[in-house]
Amino acid sequence: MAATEEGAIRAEARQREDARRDPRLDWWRDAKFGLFIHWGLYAVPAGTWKGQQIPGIGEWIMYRARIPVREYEQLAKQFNPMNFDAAEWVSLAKRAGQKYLCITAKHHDGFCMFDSKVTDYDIVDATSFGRDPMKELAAECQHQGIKLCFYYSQTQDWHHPGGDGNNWDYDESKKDFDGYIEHYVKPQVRELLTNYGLIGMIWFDTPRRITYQQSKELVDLVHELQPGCLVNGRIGNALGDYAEARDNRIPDALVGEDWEVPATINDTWGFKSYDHNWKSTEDLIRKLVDIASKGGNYLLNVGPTAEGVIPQPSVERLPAMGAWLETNGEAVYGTRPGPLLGLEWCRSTARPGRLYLHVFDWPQGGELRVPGIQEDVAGAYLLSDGADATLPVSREGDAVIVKGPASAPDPIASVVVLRTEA
Ligand code: H79
Repeated sequence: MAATEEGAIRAEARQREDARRDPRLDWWRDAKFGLFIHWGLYAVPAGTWKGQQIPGIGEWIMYRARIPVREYEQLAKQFNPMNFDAAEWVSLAKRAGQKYLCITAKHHDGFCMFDSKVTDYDIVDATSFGRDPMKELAAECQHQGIKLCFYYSQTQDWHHPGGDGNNWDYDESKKDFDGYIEHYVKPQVRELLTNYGLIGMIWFDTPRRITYQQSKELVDLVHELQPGCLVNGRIGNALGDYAEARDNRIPDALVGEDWEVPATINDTWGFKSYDHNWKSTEDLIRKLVDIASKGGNYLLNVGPTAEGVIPQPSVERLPAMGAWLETNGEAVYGTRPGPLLGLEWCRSTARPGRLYLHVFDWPQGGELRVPGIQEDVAGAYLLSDGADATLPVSREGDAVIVKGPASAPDPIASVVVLRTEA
C-alpha cells in the first residue's frame, strides 16, 4: 500500500482518478462501510481453554493453546446456535448504515460454516444445529439489499493435513499444500460462488506461502464463476482487486488506491467472553470519517456467541453509527477524499460541487478557519440543517472562514458543506 507525503498529494489524487476506473468496484467504493462477522467453533471456548484464559484474538485459540485437531473437532458437538437469526443480523447491518456483510465461511481453524461436499467438517454435517447459516444469510441479504461476502482462509487451515499453520499435529515438511489448494480450496471456493447467489467479494487472508500461480488461479476461478465478485488484497502476490490495510491499522495519510481496513470494536474478532474493551461510538464514527477522508472503506467486526447472539455492546454501537449516518451519510457514501490533511480537529470528503468538512472539535465561538482549500467556495451550510440555512463564508488566502453556531451542532462530528461550483 502506497502512503504519500503531503507535498505529492495533489498529483497523487489525479493519478488515483485514473487508477480508480474499474467499474466492478463502483458499488464497493461508494459503500464505505461494511459489517465483518467472525463466527465459528472458537465461539464455544470463547477465549478459555481448560480453565485457562488464552491470550490474544479469540479465533486463534486453537493455535495459541496448541489444541490437537481431534480435541478441537469435538467443539462441533457443542455448537448449536439456536438464537441465530439471519434477518436480525442483516437488519443490524442495515440499521448501522453498512452496505456489505462479510462472514467467515472458513477461518484458520478450518471449520466450515457452510454446507460443503468436500468435507464433513462443516456446520451441517458435524453439528446438531444442522442448518446452513450462509444460505439463510444469503436469502436475507438479498431481501434487505445488502451485498453478501465470504471470508475464506485460503492458506492457513489448522484442521486439513495439507493446510498451513498447524505444526503441532502435522509435520510441516510432509504437507501437501499444493494438493490442499487444488483439491480442497478450489472446490470450496467454487461451492461458495455457486450455491449462495451473487457474492460481493471473497475475502482471503494471510497469504503466507501461497505462490503467484496459486493466487492467480484462485482469482481467475472467482472471476470465471462470478465476474463481478471482488477479491481482496490478501489473496497474495498483489493480485487482489483492492488493497487491504493491516488489521486495525488506519493509514496516516491519503492512500493512492482502493483500500479497506478490517477492524474490531473490542480487541478480538471471534467472541471472547471476557473482552470488554469496547471502543466508544464517538471513536467508531470518527474512525469511519477518518477512513473515508483517506479514500478507504471500514469493515467493522462483530463476534457472535456460540448461541448465535451478537454481543450487546456491538448491538448498541452499530445503530448509533447508523443514526449519525442517517443525517450525515451524504458526506460519506460515494465520496472521494477531500483536500484537508493533517488537521487534528477536522476531516474532509468531496464529491463534484460539494466539499464536506467533518468537524470533530468545534471551535469556541463557532468560527471555523479551514486552511488548505483551493476551490472557489460559493456557499456553506450545515448538513443537518439543509442547504437553505446558509452560513456566512469568507476567505483569507487559502483559508476558508465559516461562521457557524456558537456550540457544536453534533458533539461527535458536525458536517459543514461547502458548495464548490466548478
Ligand atoms: O481474521 C482476523 C484474524 O484472525 C486474522 N485477520 C483478521 C481479519 C489474522 N490472521 N493472522 N493474523 C490476523 C495475525 C495474527 C497474529 C497473532 Fe499471534 C495471532 C498474534 C497473536 C495471535 C501468531 C500467533 C503470532 C503470535 C501468535
